[in-house]
Amino acid sequence: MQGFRKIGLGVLAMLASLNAYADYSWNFPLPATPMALDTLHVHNKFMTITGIIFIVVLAIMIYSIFAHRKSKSYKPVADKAPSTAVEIFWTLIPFAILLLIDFVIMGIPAYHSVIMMEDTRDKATMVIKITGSQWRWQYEYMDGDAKGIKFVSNLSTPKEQTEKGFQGVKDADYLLEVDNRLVLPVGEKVRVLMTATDVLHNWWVPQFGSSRVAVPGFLRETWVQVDRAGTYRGQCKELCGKGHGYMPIVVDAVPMEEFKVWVAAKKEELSKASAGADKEWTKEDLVATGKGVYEKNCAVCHQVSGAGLPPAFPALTGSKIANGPIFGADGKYLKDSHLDRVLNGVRVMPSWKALLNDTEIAAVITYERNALGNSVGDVLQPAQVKAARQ
Ligand code: HEC
Ligand SMILES: [Cu+2]
Repeated sequence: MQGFRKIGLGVLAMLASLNAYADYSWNFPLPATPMALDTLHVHNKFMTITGIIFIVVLAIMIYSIFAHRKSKSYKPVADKAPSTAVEIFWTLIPFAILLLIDFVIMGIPAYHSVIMMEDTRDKATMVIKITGSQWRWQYEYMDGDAKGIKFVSNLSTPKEQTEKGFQGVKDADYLLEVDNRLVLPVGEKVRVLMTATDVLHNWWVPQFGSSRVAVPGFLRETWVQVDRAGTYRGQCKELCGKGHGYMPIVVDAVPMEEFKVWVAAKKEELSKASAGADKEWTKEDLVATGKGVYEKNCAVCHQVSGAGLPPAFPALTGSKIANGPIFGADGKYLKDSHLDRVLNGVRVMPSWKALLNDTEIAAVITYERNALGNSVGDVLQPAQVKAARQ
């Protein structure tokens, strides 16, 4: 009795502490797309059905054990062999019940959901391409008014907040905030093409219900149709290396009118950036711009100081390549030069050709050659990067 009382008190204490988990939500996040709604319904139906089966089977078992106990002088069934007819009967009935439940009652909603997920054909208003790289997402609008918009989305949580022993207050959206958000129109079906440049990634926003592994060398498809305006956050869901926890997703779903305004503004911004590539830059401006580019894109591996994390990630401070000549006598950039590494990458070092524009590449290289403890003294102009791409 004493023991029971202790257990009872323990359970009570446990239940009482539950209200400390004030914002713990037991349910799935509120679905924002038809796909998320459908899969949630499938989940709820299945939980109910399996719950009922569980209770019914357990009840029959408990009743049978209790009602036919030895003290009531029941004899074990195993003593007498049942007839073949009975054996067949009690095998076929459960078989038929399972067939009905699995293939019809549970099967139909499940097929419906799976087919819905795979159906990327119907009435898509636009197509976007999402590319995962260690450790950032790149978004490209493939058609319509937004065609040509292409940008990289990086984690924007300040670096010091992610460091061990950080004492201050963390951002409300700690590790779930980015510099450039993906913007989508509300209520429109958007076909999503997905790929990766290095290893497997997975673009996953829980409230969208869709999740596809992005595979290097393959173009995979899914779709989203966000039915409620708002900001949605997600994360990469495929273990992709050291920075796996640092490639969040932020999507703004806005009404079509607002989307059009955003498209116009973004296009303006991108064309300004490419116009900047034609002018002659001063060293100071390049170094200042380059610092930002470096800390956003390169510091995860080469560290803010440029010291790297050898042997995995080489130091840029004092690096032969980072400080070496870029152009040969013929005016073309040298193989294995600083520019070659940044444009084309090698092994684990990513290629930045598609991720950064001419100005950003020129700036980051100029920064690396004149900061981080290096002092080559030269300047790489955006126009030279533009020429090198050809
Ligand atoms: C995912 C990690 C990673 C990121 C991000 C990264 N690098 Fe690298 N980088 C490497 C690795 C690894 C190497 C060595 C590659 C090899 O030789 O195998 C390297 C090599 C280099 C080198 C040649 C240095 C040497 O001595 O070999 C330069 C220059 C360089 N990176 C510049 C950059 C710039 C500029 C950026 C940002 C735009 C950047 N890296 C971002 C991993 C990274
Ligand atoms: Cu990833």
